Amino acid sequence: MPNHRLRTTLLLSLALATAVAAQASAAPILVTFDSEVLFSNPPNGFSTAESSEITFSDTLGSELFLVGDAGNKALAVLTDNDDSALFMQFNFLASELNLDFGNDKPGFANVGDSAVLTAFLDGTQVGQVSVPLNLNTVMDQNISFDAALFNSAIFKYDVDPALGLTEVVDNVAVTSAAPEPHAAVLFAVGAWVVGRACARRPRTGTGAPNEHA
Ligand SMILES: [Ca+2]
Ligand SMILES: [Ca+2]
Ligand SMILES: [Ca+2]
Ligand SMILES: [Ca+2]
Repeated sequence: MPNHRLRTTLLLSLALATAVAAQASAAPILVTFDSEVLFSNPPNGFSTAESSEITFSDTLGSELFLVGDAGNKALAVLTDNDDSALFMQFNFLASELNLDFGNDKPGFANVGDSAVLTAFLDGTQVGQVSVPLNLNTVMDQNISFDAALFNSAIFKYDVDPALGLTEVVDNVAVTSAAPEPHAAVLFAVGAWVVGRACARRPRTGTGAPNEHA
């Protein structure tokens, strides 16, 4: 194999590796609420120490509340007979949202009631998913959305407001649609290297049989 072909193959491999690295580096931002003050009532628009890019609000009133225990806190939307829900705003374009939910008490919802996650892009709804509540009072369910790009979302228990089931969520994981800056730089470097390698390749007409292999 001529040297220039070997070099081009190696450089293409390098570019592919950097592209794969760029994809892999888009790790989600995870909000666990575990550094917050237990049994506090944060204001609407609050963010945790884990990310200032994700904010949380009550859709009606201001009744967010940190519940759980010292080792594992979660976020609740209290006073649920006002039929409010959890609003999440992302200061970036998101491609995937995943969260755990619980507090699904029997008697506070009916069999067949669901948790609903609705995604919005600049205020316009772009999709919705729902998961039936298993009504066991255990935080053992999960809901996720990745069908469109979005920058806000509402999580709500679709139950009779008179029953007053309070939404409780934890481990809110949000993936940004844009690659991390350092990954973008790596990708640009890879593309530049391949571009140079291709530019150095001899033009056709040299008669080198390997060019037509
Ligand atoms: Ca937690
Ligand atoms: Ca409320
Ligand atoms: Ca609610
Ligand atoms: Ca459950």
